[in-house]
Amino acid sequence: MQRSYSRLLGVIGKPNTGKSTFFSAATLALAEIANYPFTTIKPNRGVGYVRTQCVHADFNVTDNPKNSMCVDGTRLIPVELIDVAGLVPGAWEGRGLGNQFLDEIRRADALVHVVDASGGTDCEGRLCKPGENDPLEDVRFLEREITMWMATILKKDWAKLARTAEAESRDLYVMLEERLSGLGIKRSHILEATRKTGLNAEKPTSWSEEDFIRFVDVLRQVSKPMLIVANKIDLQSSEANLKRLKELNYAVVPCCSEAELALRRAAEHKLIDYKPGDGNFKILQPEKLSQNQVRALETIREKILSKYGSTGVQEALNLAYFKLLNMVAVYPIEDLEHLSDHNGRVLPDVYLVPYGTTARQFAYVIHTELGESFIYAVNARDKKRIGEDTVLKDKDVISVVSARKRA
Ligand SMILES: Nc1nc2c(ncn2[C@@H]2O[C@H](COP(=O)(O)OP(=O)(O)OP(=O)(O)O)[C@@H](O)[C@H]2O)c(=O)[nH]1
Ligand SMILES: [Mg+2]
Repeated sequence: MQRSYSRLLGVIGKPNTGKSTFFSAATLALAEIANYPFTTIKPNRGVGYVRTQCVHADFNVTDNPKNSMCVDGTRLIPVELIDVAGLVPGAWEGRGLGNQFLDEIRRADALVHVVDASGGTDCEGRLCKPGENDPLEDVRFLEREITMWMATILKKDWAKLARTAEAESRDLYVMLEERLSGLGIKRSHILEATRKTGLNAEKPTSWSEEDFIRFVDVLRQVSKPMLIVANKIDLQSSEANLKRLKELNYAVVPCCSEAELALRRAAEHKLIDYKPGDGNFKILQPEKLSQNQVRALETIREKILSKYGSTGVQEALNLAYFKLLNMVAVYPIEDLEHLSDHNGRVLPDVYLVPYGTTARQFAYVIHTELGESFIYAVNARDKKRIGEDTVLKDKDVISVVSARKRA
């Protein structure tokens, strides 16, 4: 089977924080947005992009992308996002749209927690006076909700599982992996959580209730790494909260999803020149914009882009894939001289793979047969041969030489 390293990003948070706005801004997919809780009930799935500097300039060639896009030297690589219903305290016990929501993030590999940094929505997403709600509380509550949800799933047959592991000397890791694979939890996550908590995997019956929850909490952190999007940064009360959020143990991105959505829609209509993640834009067709629209755009430029460097949506996506999930972008080619595939397309594809992926594993990503009949690969930058165990780096351009010709 062809190996795929595709990763799903879950956009989560309490109701009314701007999750669907963030999602729409990232994907340009239509999602219902409104100023009240539980606007989203059914999850939205869509395709966004991570942004990386394209390698074509390094080789001084003109590219012809197939699985991605290249805009002004920037490669946009598609990634999948899911926007789900808001989560309220007690969701793990079934409150709000609780369990349904939580079930929808089972397959997410990383989480973007969209927080209303202005503190203008209470813990259930109802509007309140800006500054009245503490976004740091929102972070704590969300951590607990996910941990408790995972703990409840695992708790069901934990006692039996622990006893069996000990009585039959079966590997706890293997048993847990079977039990938790539906949550997107892998053995490496379980091993890491055990190591980090220092708990004895050979004697799970000796774990106290507290040990068990601590284990699940760490398991959550390693299996669903999370970053914080401090959304609604345009509102006055957000700035002070941003500082406080940054003191937590997370990557925090100041963000104005609403501004990104406006910019992307204007760019889509060719009214402005703007790429997601840019720190500025150019108005292309002033005659087609009303005075109000120009004013709105200029406000975004002044209050968001100049101040924070970007709207934050693209930065969050990039951080999620390149930092939280530790992915690298690797370009496969066939023809080393022209950097093309067998149809002559120059630098057609780029794949996101986790750091640590070897040349041979990468061959499996391109095509199963290529993995199976792998002989060696060549790094297009220095034309040197690399063996099957060579770990690939970000922006590598790789040609695989195999024993069989591809059909
Ligand atoms: N000021 C400001 N408002 C925003 C921003 N992003 C979203 N909003 C507003 O916040 C409200 C909620 O937005 P949604 O995207 O529907 O929020 P949600 O988190 O998906 O809400 P639920 O689906 O109900 O959980 C809407 O009125 C948005 O216009 C932002 O960056 N700044
Ligand atoms: Mg929504």
